[in-house]
Amino acid sequence: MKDVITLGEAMIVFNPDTTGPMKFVNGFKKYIGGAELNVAVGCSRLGLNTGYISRLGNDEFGKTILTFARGEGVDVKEVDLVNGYPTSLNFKEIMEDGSVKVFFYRDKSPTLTMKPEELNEDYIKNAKVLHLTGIFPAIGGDNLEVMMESIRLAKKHGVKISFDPNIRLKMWTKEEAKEVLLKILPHVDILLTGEDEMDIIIGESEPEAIIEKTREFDIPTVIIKRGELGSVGYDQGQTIQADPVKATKVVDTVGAGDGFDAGFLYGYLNNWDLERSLHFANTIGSMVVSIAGDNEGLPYYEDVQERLGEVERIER
Ligand code: KDG
Repeated sequence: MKDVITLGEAMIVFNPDTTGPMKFVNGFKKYIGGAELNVAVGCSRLGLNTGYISRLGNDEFGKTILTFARGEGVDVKEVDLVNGYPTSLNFKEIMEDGSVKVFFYRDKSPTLTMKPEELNEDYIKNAKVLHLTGIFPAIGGDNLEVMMESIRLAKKHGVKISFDPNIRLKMWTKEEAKEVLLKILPHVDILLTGEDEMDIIIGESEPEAIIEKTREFDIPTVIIKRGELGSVGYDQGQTIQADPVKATKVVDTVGAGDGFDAGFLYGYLNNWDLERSLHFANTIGSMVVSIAGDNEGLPYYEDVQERLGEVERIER
């Protein structure tokens, strides 16, 4: 039985060698990204049993990602390499203050070859949580139908749906995102979202108002990620506010939300109370931003314990 499986698109990420406008950057380093894969890797490093459902190009970059995921302990049985669709690319621009802009090359995403009827029901049924994001339907093609079918299969077997809207306005408009994401919310068991995203979807951006409004969708667990302001969580009638955890330094903010999601899911699956889960997730988010790359900063469980002062740091 898997703890967490994810469905999504992974890509090669090119991080600039220097900060500043991308048009003046001459060198890049090759990394791997993809929000859903990042969450799977984050969960795996914490010790959860994970799996990934996707398609990659049958090319060198696709094979790089497949090998990486496998090496991180993520099960890739449901990842196929397809011909004619190159693995997607993402070039990043990073400014001096750590803020990021991305430039996607994913119009012919290999995930566009996926069909709802090709999903493996047995694979989905043997998971505790299916983690999804709003990036996958934004890619286009039949992706929304594939995602809705994955939700149907998961629900049929009592698998919990974890959902992060991850709205990428480089991929669709606010109106398009709202229309699609409103269809997904009623099926969600764990919502992991940003305030700005809820503003787009339900027109509310204050934690209390978001929590109240999401009652209409009957979402049992609502978690609001507030970056430098910490996080707020709602579960079983209880609302908890968790203080932020300060990053030692900010190098690359991309992937922090995925790290938060992985941390929260770890607490959720271990039946921790909301306060502990939120603090753990905030800690992981703060660790991810201090290391370059979308998933390089995702910690192992012992790393988080060290950061929390639960175990002693031994240098040599
Ligand atoms: O959350 C991190 C992701 O943004 C990054 O890895 C790339 O999946 C990605 C995306 O589509 O933005």
